[in-house]
Amino acid sequence: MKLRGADIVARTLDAAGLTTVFTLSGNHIMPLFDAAIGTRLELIHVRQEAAAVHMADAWGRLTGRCGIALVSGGAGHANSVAALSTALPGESPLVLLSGHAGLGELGRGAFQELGQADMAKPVAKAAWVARSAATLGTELAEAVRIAMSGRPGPVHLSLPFDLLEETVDDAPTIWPAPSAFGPQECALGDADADTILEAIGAAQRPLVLAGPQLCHSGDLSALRALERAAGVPVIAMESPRGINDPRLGTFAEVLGRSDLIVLLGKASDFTLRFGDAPFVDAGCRFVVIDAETAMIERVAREKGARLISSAVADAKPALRMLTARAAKAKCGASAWTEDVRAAVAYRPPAWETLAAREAGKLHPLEVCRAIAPILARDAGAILVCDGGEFAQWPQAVLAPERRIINGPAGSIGASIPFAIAARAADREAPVIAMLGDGTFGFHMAEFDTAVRNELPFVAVIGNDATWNAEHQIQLRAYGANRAHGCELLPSRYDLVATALGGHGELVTSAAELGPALERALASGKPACVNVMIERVPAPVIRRG
Ligand SMILES: Cc1ncc(C[n+]2csc(CCOP(=O)(O)OP(=O)(O)O)c2C)c(N)n1
Ligand SMILES: [Mg+2]
Repeated sequence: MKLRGADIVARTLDAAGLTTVFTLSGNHIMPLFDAAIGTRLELIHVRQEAAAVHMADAWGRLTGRCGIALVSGGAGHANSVAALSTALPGESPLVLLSGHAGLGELGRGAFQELGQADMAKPVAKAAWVARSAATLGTELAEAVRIAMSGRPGPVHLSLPFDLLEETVDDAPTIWPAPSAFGPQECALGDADADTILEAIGAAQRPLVLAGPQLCHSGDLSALRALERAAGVPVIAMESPRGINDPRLGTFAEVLGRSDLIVLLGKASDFTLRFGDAPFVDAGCRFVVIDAETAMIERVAREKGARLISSAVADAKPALRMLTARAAKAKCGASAWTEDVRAAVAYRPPAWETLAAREAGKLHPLEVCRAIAPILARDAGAILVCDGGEFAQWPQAVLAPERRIINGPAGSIGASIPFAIAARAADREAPVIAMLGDGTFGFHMAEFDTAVRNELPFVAVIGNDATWNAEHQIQLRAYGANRAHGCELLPSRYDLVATALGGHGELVTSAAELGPALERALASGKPACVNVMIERVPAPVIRRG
């Protein structure tokens, strides 16, 4: 039997169970749309290619499986590449499949001919152009394996049009074995685990810092298990605000007292202020467990003999191994653990009653207070936070088990696609996205995608008619009389949702918010609750 290259790709995805494909059509990939017929592939097609990648990103984070995005060549690919820069530091496993000019036309001025793999390389773990029709299945499996292995992340594979159309004989060699999709796990050895636990036991004030992949859905319980077993505080770090992440309370105050930092798949980078004094004590020692030797070498270069132990291992199996070995030999640093817990849990008492001073507007905390009971009544609820100042407030005071934020990239704009993909990944879960008004503009057309695919969620906009995060920088750095270029309008984004077939609510008082949220949820439609808020800076929490 003869098969098109496109059939090989579609059937390989189907066989691997990677059946949800976030996509936007285009000449180069129409053979794949055709080949999807008769398979289990579900095409969720979007309104701008970056949204497809953001959706695959959220899918990967939530399900722990590889997200799949499929876009056209040339401009479609170029649009999608920007979103890889969120997924890469977010440590999110996804494969971006892009159509590509036919190999036979390259160098001859082919339609949308572009160095696509080179374009994706800086923001992907790997990127290449498929080599032949007969290897499309095995190359796809290889892409998935790379995305899922080590530090997870995005991989790009360009699919030349002529390879998708070429027919080849069906033969066992064209189909990848299930094991070819990986992931290939690199475990932490018993002896390494014991050495690291001994170092933790010998320290007075040890900390384990976990990177973004360990913050993905469902993994927080595994972090808590290590904390209990080893008696060491385990801190999850995935925010670009780093040690000032409001989710971490006054963590920055205790970090400087630590005498041993164990980086568990956590990059030493700007989020940790590079581990420099005074943020980290000048005598503090380090242990690094990382899938990448480059990350260990970075700490060795910067900290010299203060790096006392290291191991090449993937974060998840290392976390499991440390927990299992610690259960045997309890390390016991409980007073310190309690200090750290108290610091992380601290919120200014005044927050409990903080309210807006201006009429017709809410304080961000008033918005959070109305969201809290909605998250609390469903353990499966998913919170998405995105944008500048407003979204830091829910990150500070709302603690659902399942949460997606933009991640260390600090890129804004992904939350509407994130929310839609979250609902696609779990068709029962209430999904709430809390985002700024500026951020809403990036992908508001995706309300159409959500309506078409019947994927309800509630977007709660903190509308301060400003790119406030940047406005706040201007106030601090240049003064109020030099603040410009960051103004927006108090626009009726709720009507955008309504116009596209969703549900819209405008809220200008705290009393209106609860009922508006309930109506939004009950509508069963993608909904936008447009809340007029006071323009306040994000919290930076200190006990003084
Ligand atoms: C893709 C991208 N573009 C620009 C920025 C810079 N930036 C960070 S926060 C922010 C303002 C966000 O405004 P809004 O969504 O209204 O949230 P607010 O800060 O007003 O609460 C901007 C422009 C960024 N981080 N990422
Ligand atoms: Mg704003």
